[in-house]
Amino acid sequence: MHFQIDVMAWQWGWQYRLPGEDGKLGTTQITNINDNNPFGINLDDPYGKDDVMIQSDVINLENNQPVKILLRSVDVLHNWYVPQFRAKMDAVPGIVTYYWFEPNKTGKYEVLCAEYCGVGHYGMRGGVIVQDNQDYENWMQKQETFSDLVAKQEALEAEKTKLAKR
Ligand SMILES: [Cu+2]
Repeated sequence: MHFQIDVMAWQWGWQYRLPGEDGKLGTTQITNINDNNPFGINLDDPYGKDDVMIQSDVINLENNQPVKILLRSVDVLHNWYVPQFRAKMDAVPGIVTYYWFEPNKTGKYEVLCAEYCGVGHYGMRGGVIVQDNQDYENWMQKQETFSDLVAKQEALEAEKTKLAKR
């Protein structure tokens, strides 16, 4: 099976989700999407808990590893385009589109949105950083999982409740 990554397009930027140690992305549902759960991960799906959340326009990939790109959009049509990979596809609200490729040269590459998507369209610039195994693993160690984000959110809520009771 290819390594899969979930690319979420929004007006105007990108977010990424990678499988955690179990190697699987958790299932999602559109109705679960909110600020605290930007990918709509099903909270009762154990595969989703260790999913790695990249709240950035830049994604790191491991060199010489095939990757299947799953594309989604929360609002309008976008298109995840990496000119140097000669790869592009529309991100369509409500469905998942996909393609795959295998990066074979380390370095930094530019991501563009190739579908006019409103006044902020020009701002949808991101990046792909292709790294050798060791650099990639080091980067991965520093990323947050979905469980980390949920725990952080719960701590924040508890703090708010405590302050409100004062
Ligand atoms: Cu766009």
